[in-house]
Amino acid sequence: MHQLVFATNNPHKLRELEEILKGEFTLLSLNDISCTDDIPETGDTLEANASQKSFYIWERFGIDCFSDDSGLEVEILNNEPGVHSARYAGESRNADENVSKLLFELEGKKNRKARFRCVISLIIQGKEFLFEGRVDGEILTERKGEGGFGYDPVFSPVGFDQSFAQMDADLKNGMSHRGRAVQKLVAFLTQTHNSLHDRS
Ligand code: ITT
Repeated sequence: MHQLVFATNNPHKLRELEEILKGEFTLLSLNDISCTDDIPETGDTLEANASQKSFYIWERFGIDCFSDDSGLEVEILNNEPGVHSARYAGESRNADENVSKLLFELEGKKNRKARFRCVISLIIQGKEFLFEGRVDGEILTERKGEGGFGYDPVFSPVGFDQSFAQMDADLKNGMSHRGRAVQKLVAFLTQTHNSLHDRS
């Protein structure tokens, strides 16, 4: 089975991806390749950050890999927090504080439209391929549910009453920004599977 490193320090994202890709590819974590670096993310777009993270691994380890950069874009906040989603309330990257800040910024606002967007950068033998996924929804006025991570308790996708944090993993992954970007990644990898296999 083809081995791919998922360049993320976020254990929730790793678990989601293991769930989505199970049986298809052997997913290696940064831990598995003994990479303990805090990989820099200094770009000002999701695309730039995703590329930065995957090339960081490719250049140092020479292993096929991918990374995702994802974020929540809120219409009335000019698509913020966007690329700043992880650190919205500060460097501590605390999800609960991020959600509190978002609820505060949207207090009394009627337009609560938002979307999650995810960009995956895949590097195969030094060549990069990008995949994007998005999901539209709205920001709830209070937290609902215990599952998921990040902004999941306050994000409800279009057509659903539940928040992402109230859904089971399969339901969320089937429609989420990351799930959709990963579906494109898997379709691409499956299509090119034979040539990948020849090279590994
Ligand atoms: P890595 O860079 O190490 O992969 P990270 O947590 O920093 O992990 P991002 O830079 O992609 O990940 O930041 C995305 C942030 O956006 C993340 O920390 C969450 O706050 C939020 N986010 C992304 N996907 C989400 C999801 O499916 N549900 C809830 N929040 C999400």
